[in-house]
Amino acid sequence: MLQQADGHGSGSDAHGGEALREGLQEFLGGEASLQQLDDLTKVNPVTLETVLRCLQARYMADTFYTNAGCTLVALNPFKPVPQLYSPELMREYHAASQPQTLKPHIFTVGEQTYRNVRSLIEPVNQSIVVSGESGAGKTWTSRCLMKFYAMVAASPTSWESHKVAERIEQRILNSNPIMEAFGNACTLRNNNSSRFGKFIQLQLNGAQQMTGAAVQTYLLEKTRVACQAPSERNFHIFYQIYKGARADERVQWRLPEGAAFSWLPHPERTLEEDCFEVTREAMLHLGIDAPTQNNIFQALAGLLHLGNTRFADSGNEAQPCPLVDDAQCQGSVGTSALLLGLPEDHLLETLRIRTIRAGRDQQVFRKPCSQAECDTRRDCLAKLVYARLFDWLVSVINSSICATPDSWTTFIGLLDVYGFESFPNNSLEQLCINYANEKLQQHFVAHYLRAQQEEYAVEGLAWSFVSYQDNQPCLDLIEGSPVSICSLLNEECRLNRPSSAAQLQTRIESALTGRPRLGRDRLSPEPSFTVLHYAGPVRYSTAGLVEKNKDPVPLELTRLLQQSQDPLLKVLFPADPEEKSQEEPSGQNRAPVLTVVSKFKASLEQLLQVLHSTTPHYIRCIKPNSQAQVQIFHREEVLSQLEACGLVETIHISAAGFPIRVSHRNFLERYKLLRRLRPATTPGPHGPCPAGGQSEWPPCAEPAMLRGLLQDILHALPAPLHCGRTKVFMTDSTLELLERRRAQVLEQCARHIQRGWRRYR
Ligand code: AD9
Ligand code: MG
Repeated sequence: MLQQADGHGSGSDAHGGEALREGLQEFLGGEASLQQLDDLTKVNPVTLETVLRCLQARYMADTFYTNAGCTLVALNPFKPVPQLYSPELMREYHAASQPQTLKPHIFTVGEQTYRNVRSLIEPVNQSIVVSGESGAGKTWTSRCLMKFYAMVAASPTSWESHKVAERIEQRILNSNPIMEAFGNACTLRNNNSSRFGKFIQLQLNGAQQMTGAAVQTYLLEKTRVACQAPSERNFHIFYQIYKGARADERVQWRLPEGAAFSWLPHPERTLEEDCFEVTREAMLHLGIDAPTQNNIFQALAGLLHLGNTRFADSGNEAQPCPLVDDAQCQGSVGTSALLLGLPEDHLLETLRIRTIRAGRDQQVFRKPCSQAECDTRRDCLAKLVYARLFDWLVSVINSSICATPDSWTTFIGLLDVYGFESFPNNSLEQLCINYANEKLQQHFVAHYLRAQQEEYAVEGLAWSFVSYQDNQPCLDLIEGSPVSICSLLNEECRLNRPSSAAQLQTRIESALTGRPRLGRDRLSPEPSFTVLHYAGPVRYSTAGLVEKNKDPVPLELTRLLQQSQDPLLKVLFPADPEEKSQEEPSGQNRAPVLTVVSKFKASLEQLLQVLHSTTPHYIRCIKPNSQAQVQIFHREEVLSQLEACGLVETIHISAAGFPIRVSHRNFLERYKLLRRLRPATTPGPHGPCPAGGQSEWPPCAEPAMLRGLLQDILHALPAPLHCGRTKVFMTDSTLELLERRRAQVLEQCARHIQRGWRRYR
């Protein structure tokens, strides 16, 4: 925009374009100061280019935090910066009379949030939404904020009367290593990638002391237990027990050193997250005693052995599939059964034989499964155990850290959710994740607009002239009623009819035809549909979508686990003879299907309700490069993240209004030579501004002069220009027009002087 303003100015080159450019740059906030700009909304003009330049300049100067209006942009340093998170710095931000005047930091957000709870007459709950793509630093940020609150909101009595391990703040912090051991994994994008969403409520009493916390998790990627993408790993906890078990534990858990497990790829890779002791220690502090821990790790070892169980094709439909005859598979069913407290023959039968109820009298038939079905049942068993174990751990953590209802009055919520995802192949997981991001973006836009509205109101400007992109049509497409992608997927699950990927694509396309945010990739090699998300288009493959949404759990598997003699599995799978099956329903007696998307939608709505009841704050984490390298800033990669996290949208919102904001004095200095412009045929579209004299006049050094100047300009130029109480607001195009006029006037002056000079000579 800056170049445009100059380049289009016919007189600018005639008058030494360079000098003019410099002058304009100085007027708008020059390049040299970019790196010192603490707030991206002050970059002038607000364009992607200037925002990128500013972030890059700051990153190269080791400045990792920048404000962007009501958002904090956090660049991942990819190196330890201990001084940035020291207790001393936490205290400094906490003690500051105006933390927002200190350098942008997550502690500013933390402290502001903390004060908001405290300062309001009516206590208002707060939330901090941390977003960004995988590896950008969301979990790191949330962890640092938790440490910040553990320090500033520590209750003094807990220091005096309890041992450190029993202090509530310490217990809350100890929930992190446990949840990360069981819910994080090494992926292509991040060695410590969270495979679940997390919302933690830090509970405060009337004296602003942290008395407890409550954790809510979302959509654990349980498929990872049984299936890891090439070069990725299983959840950290499996590597921790495999590498960190003591000699006696190795014997008990049947984990001899060097044993190979197909569900444990890349055990040779050493990560700092592999530290078993940290997890054990944290579990102990949260009240999970050594025998229970032993029980948990034994069950996990049981799952590793289950992964080594492989089936061969029987070659005969009537015969159950035999086990593969190799060293790895041999004995794996027996060991797995032993570690899970199950009878070996029962486990093997359940994996290989399907029972079907059919007919009016629900007669039971037994049918050998195909090789592929056996594999699916084995994987399903592992996912079932792991997901229940994870949920149980979350409930144990909650019961250990949650305050009693009468001991807290307000909370600060920290949301660490998976960022927007777009891969070459996207499925239900991405649909849910991106759906969540659409919801959060909508929440953000609504909030951001409010913030802008407030700023314009303070400056005495009307609001109605700002337009922005509403993502409601996209949400209608995904979740709306009566017909949407979610409703169609759920209907397919309910009808339980065989449906190919191509049929599903056709059904979605015909039912949702004409919806503005539905696209189609005609070059797609497979059946799919495309959703035009606010962060970009994503093509979702329809193959396996219905099955994933159904997430069927064969009743026989649950029944098998209910018969386990293992104390932990007895807790995870309590006997329930009334339990209804979702699998293989027959006739009219189908149980209502609770699908993955319907459960996710419900939990998301609950989350949004909580967020709406709070004052939100936003931290957008950005990954400067995908190789996790220090001091490397890839502009293209950052740009796509700015787009994906909606910051571009924020900038657009800003651009739709008046991105150029200049103080009265600077405006006057630069454009005073435009006084007494000849009136244009059409008057300016935005009529008189407060400078017209009717309203409260801003505190300006030369009010009369400014008033006259603005009146002249508005009469002469058909351009949007508004005068606020302290600043003049305008669009890029107005700036361009003014610059062109200024250049013309300067040129005329120069000609006059030259003529006069010639005459004089
Ligand atoms: V994912 O969506 O869960 O895959 P996150 O959570 O956004 O992702 P994470 O917080 O795990 O990313 O950060 C990735 C890595 O970047 C961390 O393991 C650190 O090594 C590194 N990191 C992130 N933020 C900082 C920081 N402020 N200082 C130093 C950091 N290192
Ligand atoms: Mg994370």
